[in-house]
Amino acid sequence: MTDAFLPALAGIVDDAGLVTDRARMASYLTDWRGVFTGDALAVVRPRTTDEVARVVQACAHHGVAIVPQGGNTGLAAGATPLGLERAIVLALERMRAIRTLDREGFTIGVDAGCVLADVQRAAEEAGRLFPLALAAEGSAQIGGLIATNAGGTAVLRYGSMRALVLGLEAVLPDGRVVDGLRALRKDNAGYDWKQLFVGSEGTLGVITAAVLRLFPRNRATATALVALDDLDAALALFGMLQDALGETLAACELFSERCLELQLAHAPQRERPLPRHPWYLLIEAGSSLPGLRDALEAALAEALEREIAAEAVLAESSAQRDALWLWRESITESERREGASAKHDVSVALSSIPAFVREATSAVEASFAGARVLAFGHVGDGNVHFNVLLPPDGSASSEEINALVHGIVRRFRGSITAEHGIGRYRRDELSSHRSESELSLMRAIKTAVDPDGRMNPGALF
Ligand code: FAD
Ligand code: 2HG
Ligand code: ZN
Repeated sequence: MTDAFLPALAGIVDDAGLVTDRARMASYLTDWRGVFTGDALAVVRPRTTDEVARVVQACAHHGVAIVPQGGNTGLAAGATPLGLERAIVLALERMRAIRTLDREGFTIGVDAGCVLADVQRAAEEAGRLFPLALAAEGSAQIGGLIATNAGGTAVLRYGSMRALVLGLEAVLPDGRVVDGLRALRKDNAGYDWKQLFVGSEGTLGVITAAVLRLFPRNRATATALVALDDLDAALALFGMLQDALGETLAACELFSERCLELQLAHAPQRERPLPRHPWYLLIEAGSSLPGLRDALEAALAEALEREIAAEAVLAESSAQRDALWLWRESITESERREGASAKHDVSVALSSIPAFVREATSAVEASFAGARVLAFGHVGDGNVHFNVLLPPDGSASSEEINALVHGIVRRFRGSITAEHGIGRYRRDELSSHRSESELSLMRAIKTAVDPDGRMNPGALF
């Protein structure tokens, strides 16, 4: 069967669309962290929705599994073909056209392989804003961002990817194309099937295009970094800022001193932005109306006066703004350089963040000598990346640390993945964090859409 399969693919895509050379396939077979490596019969790189549909039909005919892949920046190993005997990686990277841009209607229609930064740029050039933002935006693609319901640093104001998708086009596991590329704000005609694909992690079909929401551009932004003596202060400051800045508050991002130290260790030429404190909050507000900077400055002055904030620096230029953001955006890369870690993408009720971080930190430090906690995340969303660098002597595994931390998450009635997804990294834990009735509903949906289980087997279930 395999013998006939590759020639069938060669009849659908051009030469550049079919990669079977092992060296060229390597980067598609390993996840971003370099932790998981799988194997596949080929990497297939179609250029159009029609080619995707024909590739999917060929896979159905030859009984081959499909692992969709976007920018391969996912942190749950959902795009890595692990332990699959007959599978292809279906890479959307050559489908990167901006199909439509409706300035007055505030929408943009894009191919699934469009890189997020390119979509942001196209919107900006039209005087509009596509607000989704994350450190992987130079590589992550719209299809992958939809398939993981990506969050990032602007969820507080604009919501996660789910809130930004108006229309979708997808190829089902039997090769049929479902065209829902509508640009409607309101549409109650039956099930909202596109939302099923948001966060489906490649298990229901291949997303080939989307219509996304745009927003007015912020003509002014005000950015500050604030040092804090404890996590309760982070919560208090977040509340104060919401009162003072209302809907202009666009980001409220937390990181610990250890996250800052780690970046200094890997980039010693960088200068510490503020004197040493246990925690830092990066704050950004954006608006088209005047007076924003004054409002942020006044709120911070009050926080300093009431001793909620210990120190603060306001960006005076866009270069300074970028420099402040870099302290938040390069944590993940520094963590990767430092070595192996157990990642936890936790969400808890906002008011439980301090208690959760304290309890989980004490438990990890008491149980695993040499393990180092790197806690950071999206405070306004209740989302903490409670990552733990493994002890250098190899005395604890990622699985052991996951089990301890996720046990605490369960007690806080939180989630084991706020934004990165289940993928293959957290698959074995899903069943202990969802009820039997929820799991059977999810399985029923999967079976109805993909009865032969060909879409991304091993991810999610
Ligand atoms: P991939 O990694 O290629 O795939 C991810 C999943 O989507 C896989 O299950 C894959 O099968 C599926 N998939 C991909 N394309 C398609 C398609 N066209 N159709 C169907 N299924 C598809 N995530 C956040 O939410 N917030 C953050 O702040 C954030 N920051 C990050 C920072 C860094 C430095 C890195 C490396 C990652 C970060 N991530 C973050 C995780 C990652 O960027 C997101 O999960 C992103 O959405 C993945 O997009 P991708 O195109 O790289 O998808
Ligand atoms: C972020 O918020 C990303 O920077 C990555 O979601 C988190 O590295 C991580 O675990
Ligand atoms: Zn995040």
